[in-house]
Amino acid sequence: MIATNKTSADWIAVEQAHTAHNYHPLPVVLEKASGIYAWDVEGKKYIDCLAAYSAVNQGHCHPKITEALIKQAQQLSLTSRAFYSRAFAAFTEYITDYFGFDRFLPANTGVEAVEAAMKLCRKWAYQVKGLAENKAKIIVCRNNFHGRTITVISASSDETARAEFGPFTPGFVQIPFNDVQALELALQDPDIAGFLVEPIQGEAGVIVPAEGYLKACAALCQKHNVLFIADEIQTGLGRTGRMLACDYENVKPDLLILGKALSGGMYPVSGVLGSDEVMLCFKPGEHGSTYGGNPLACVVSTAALEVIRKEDLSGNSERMGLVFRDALQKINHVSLRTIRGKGLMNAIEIEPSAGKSAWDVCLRMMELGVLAKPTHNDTIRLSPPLIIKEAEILQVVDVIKASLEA
Ligand code: IF1
Repeated sequence: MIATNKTSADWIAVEQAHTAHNYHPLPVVLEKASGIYAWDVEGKKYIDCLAAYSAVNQGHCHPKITEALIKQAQQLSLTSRAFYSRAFAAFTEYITDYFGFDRFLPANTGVEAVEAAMKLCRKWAYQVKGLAENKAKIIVCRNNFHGRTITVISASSDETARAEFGPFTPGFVQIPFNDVQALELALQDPDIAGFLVEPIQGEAGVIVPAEGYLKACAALCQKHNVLFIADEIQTGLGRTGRMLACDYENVKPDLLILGKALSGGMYPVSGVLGSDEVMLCFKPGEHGSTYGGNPLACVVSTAALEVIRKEDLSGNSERMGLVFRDALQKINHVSLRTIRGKGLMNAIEIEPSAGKSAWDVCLRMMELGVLAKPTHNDTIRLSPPLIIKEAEILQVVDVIKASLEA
């Protein structure tokens, strides 16, 4: 690293001068991170309560994952799937056994895996279900977030994510989230191929559906020969207190989409798990990507998945989530309107009429050493790495309390 005497403010100006302004970051410039902690360029220490939007469930720079990355990077990073590679073959066996599916289709970012799942669903609809070509429709939920490509925002109801990006991809039907009857009605359309849903809506503000919602939806999809597609990119990998949020209701999706913590924040790794019936609809030359399934990704992801299992991150997530919401309930402050979540996927809503916005609270939290950021409007997402201990989660609660009272 080139030693410079630039301050955080200097670096903020540099970034603002040289990149697109598609984010409005909190005014903190990070330099180092380890476990639940991050340090800014002035050396100030923070507890990271965003965990890179749930990509760092295992904690920043986990030594086991870093070790795997460094070792593999000195041996073989990428040869493309024009050739077989031992690392990819071994990973396909490992990950299909880990989650209990027949086959794994690799990708790099979350949205790329969502696109692949949509393509698999359509191909299956024509080849197996027998829908007329170009007629397949996929049901999605309002206020969903599945990524930022033009086809995926075509399924979005969020005007900010869609404005001036048209024309859009056809073939999506929107229904309200957490409404089984709405799904039953939409499934009367014989051209429905799939139902794509986040088990808990993340960007919408950590919206937890009613008990039994996922099970009822999966049963309806089976009844209508429609693929139940779970986007567990954010809810998966221990975040909600189970390996998968679908595990709470023993629902096995027809397609399972993973990303983010699939690599523990070390390298872009995502993918889709499914049955032979669906996955074998793709024939050679019909889908692919340069980096999909590269040896470096496979070795990093194996290490990341081992950490989740060996350190029982799902169990800690469930236990710490209960401690967290219980302590937050006790704050009892006029600005703290709502607390909700499951495991360590939580959000609080700030009552702006009490004088402080969610942004104000996040700025104060930052000054007091905790990093979090508002999602829509008045909601603050609170999703620390799943390794967090009770004393540390109570420290976060103290900072939230002090920030509300400031
Ligand atoms: C941003 C949050 C948003 C996701 C689910 C697919 C993707 C995501 C359930 C796409 C990505 C990220 C993207 C980032 C902010 C963050 C996010 F909810 F996690 F906070 F936007 F909703 N499915 N979520 O959550 O994965 O292509 O990004 O790897 O775009 O601002 P990706």
